[in-house]
Amino acid sequence: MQVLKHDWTTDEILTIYNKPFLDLVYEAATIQRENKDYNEVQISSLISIKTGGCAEDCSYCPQAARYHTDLDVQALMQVNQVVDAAVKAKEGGASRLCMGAAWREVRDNRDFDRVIDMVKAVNELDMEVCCTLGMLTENQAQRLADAGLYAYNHNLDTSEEDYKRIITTRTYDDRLNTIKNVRKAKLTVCSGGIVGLGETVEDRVSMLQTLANMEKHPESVPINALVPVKGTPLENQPLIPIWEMVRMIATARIIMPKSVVRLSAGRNEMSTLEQAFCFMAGANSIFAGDKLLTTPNPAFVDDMAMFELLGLKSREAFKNGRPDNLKKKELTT
Ligand code: SAM
Ligand code: DTB
Ligand code: SF4
Repeated sequence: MQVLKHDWTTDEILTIYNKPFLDLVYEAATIQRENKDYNEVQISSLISIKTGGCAEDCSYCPQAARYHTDLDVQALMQVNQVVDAAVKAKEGGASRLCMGAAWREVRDNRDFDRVIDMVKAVNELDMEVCCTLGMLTENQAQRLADAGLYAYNHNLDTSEEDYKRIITTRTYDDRLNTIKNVRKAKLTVCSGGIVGLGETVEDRVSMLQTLANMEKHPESVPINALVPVKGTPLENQPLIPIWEMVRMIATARIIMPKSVVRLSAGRNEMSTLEQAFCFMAGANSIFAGDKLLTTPNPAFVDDMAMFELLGLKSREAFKNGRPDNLKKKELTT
């Protein structure tokens, strides 16, 4: 029986992270195999509903207005465009749809009203609807929940100690506060980070510790490998060695055994065998579709070929039941 622990010490996590590689993968795989349906991988699809022109200075991000990246800035999409994209994603096997906006925070204006309409419309397709829109107040989180949102993504990205090196226009506490607001609205939490920013192993461990010691583990933990983008301050950052990516996924799987761990950005640079190692180490979700938000992702047909080759199955929506805001629907379907 997997006991969820919320008082992980730095040393405990560091010891796991630094285990001999094969011991670490074996332990994570064992835990993954205790979960039923261990062969299932959730397919999530991303839509960038508002692209670029962001006021923040996240040094990894191509969408920050202050960096000169080769990016087409796009205003907020129309609801019908989002629905069309969602239908296509569903037909391709996606059970979750994540809508991302390059906003510092949500404002109570007509744009937010439109996002609420997008959430309602995609929810009608019976997909898990996720948004990542920047900082949220409690009231805004509640509006999203009332519209039928399933999850809110808000990444910690790195450790509290390392945060100021990566982002100066907001604080770690701002981040944690939004996650608290998301929890208050009884939404599920999607929160993880990025490896390859030039952080230390201690920073990675510290970020995982913050996630694992939350009152409730985030239901979903995305592990992104930095995609270095020309024009951003981190453009020359070397690619993260696959060994570190696997260690990060395995450690997340061991300390948060029931969470969905998502092999997120960076797959385009990985071979099928490298990705297979990530699945072995406990990753059970991916973003599929030719594009992440703004950077390339493996072609959909290649991902399907990978599923076939590895015998993976795509996971259906709401496998862990529906949260309170979506319960009514469960009774009627
Ligand atoms: N603006 C909102 C925010 O920052 O919360 C939502 C969108 S933002 C692009 C979502 C996440 O994408 C970031 O928190 C970061 O983890 C990830 N991300 C952005 N650029 C990335 C890159 N170049 N490589 C890997 N992950 C990246
Ligand atoms: C997450 O952790 N990774 C996704 C999603 N959540 C929003 C975003 C990755 C973005 C990679 C860079 C880009 O394509 O712009
Ligand atoms: Fe803006 Fe989000 Fe990119 Fe930061 S990560 S610059 S907040 S879009």
